[in-house]
Amino acid sequence: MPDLEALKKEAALRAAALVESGMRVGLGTGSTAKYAIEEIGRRVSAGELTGVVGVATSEASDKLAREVGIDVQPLDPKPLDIAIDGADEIDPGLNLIKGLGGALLREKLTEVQARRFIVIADHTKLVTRLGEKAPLPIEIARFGFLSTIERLRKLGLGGRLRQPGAQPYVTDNSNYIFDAQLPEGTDPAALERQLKGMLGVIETGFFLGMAERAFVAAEDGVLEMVS
Ligand code: ABF
Repeated sequence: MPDLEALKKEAALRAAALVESGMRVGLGTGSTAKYAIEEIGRRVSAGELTGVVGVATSEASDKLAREVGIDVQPLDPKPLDIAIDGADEIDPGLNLIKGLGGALLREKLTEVQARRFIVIADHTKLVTRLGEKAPLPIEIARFGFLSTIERLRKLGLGGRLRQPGAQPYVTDNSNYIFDAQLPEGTDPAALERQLKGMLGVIETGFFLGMAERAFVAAEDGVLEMVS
């Protein structure tokens, strides 16, 4: 049984090593990004890094980053030097599906402002086409969500409202998420355009053409993918 946690940490450490003093850093969300935040915090606390500012992509990462001693500030229009985050799927062109962790809107808002967006993952996230293993998370407004879901279904998207218990999952931005199954042959860029033009859709988990590099850890080492 491979130790996925060890692999995630290995990938995260490679990305965290790119952080230098004075950098403004986008801090991702999820179990892999957690290792990167902890490592950046460790380097800050050890005095190895000074003047680092973190911008967190979720309430959870904001809390963790503060706990490990990172100076966390809100996103403002100044560019970020680097952003480090996990992914749910990575295709050979470094296009991503993200958002199974529910933080896609803040992640996209943050990572689009980064000069370098670095993805960290274990090898189970590699796919030949987006939608192969994971659904596409789509953040939708709560008001009229059934109508928005109807519009999504008319587009040919199967899937379901994310509902882990009795109530739907609510994002940090007070919205719902529809996890869409992508039909084979889906053109991600074309679907992204359609979704972004759809009433009730706040954001999608497609991160297309955004990542500069990915560190993907497998048992035989860390694969470095460059866009
Ligand atoms: C975030 O965390 C998300 O965009 C993605 O959904 C998820 C990946 O989590 P993990 O690293 O725990 O697999 O980056």
